[in-house]
Amino acid sequence: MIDTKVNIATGKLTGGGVVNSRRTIGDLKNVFLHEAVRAAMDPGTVVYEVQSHEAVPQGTPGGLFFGTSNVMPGQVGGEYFMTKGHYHARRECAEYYWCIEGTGALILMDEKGKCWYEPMAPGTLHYIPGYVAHRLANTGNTPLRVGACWPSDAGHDYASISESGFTARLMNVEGKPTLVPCGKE
Ligand code: S6P
Ligand code: ZN
Repeated sequence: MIDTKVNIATGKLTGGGVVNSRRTIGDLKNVFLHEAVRAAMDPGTVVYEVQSHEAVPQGTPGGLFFGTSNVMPGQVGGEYFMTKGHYHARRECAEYYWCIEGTGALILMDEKGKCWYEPMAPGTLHYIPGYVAHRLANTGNTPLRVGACWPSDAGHDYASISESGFTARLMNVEGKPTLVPCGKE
């Protein structure tokens, strides 16, 4: 733990206990509204990378994880590059996000399907309550870097999102991020 460092300008984590993951266009089948547009894109294009520092095993009650998400600039058929999004498997678990660099949005949805978003810019702090699904979108032209801290037993529930999706999509409408109510194609 003591040799683990966080670059406070970029959120980049180095040293022990750091777990890295990456999602490309090819990994994100059926995530974006316009699946046919995604399928025609270069599958190797990186959409986002996540680093996390896991000081205790996943599932440990009472522990915390700390991480940085980097969402690249880009769009799929007018929908901004974004994370898959999830509820926590333990739905009551909350999370903090804070924006380090870039411009974007934290898209939120409660269990009744009400969807809203909070704009992100360097220094914005975001409390995600329990029972609320969350995803990041990059609405700018540079990487969106976001720090996060969440309970080590929160887990991820991606299945609920892949079954019914978010009820609204953050789209580029005449150059402006606009939350558009919709389902999938
Ligand atoms: C974990 C936290 C983030 C996300 C990351 C990627 O609870 O919310 O670290 O895992 O932003 O998003 P996703 O939806 O692919 O896990
Ligand atoms: Zn989360």
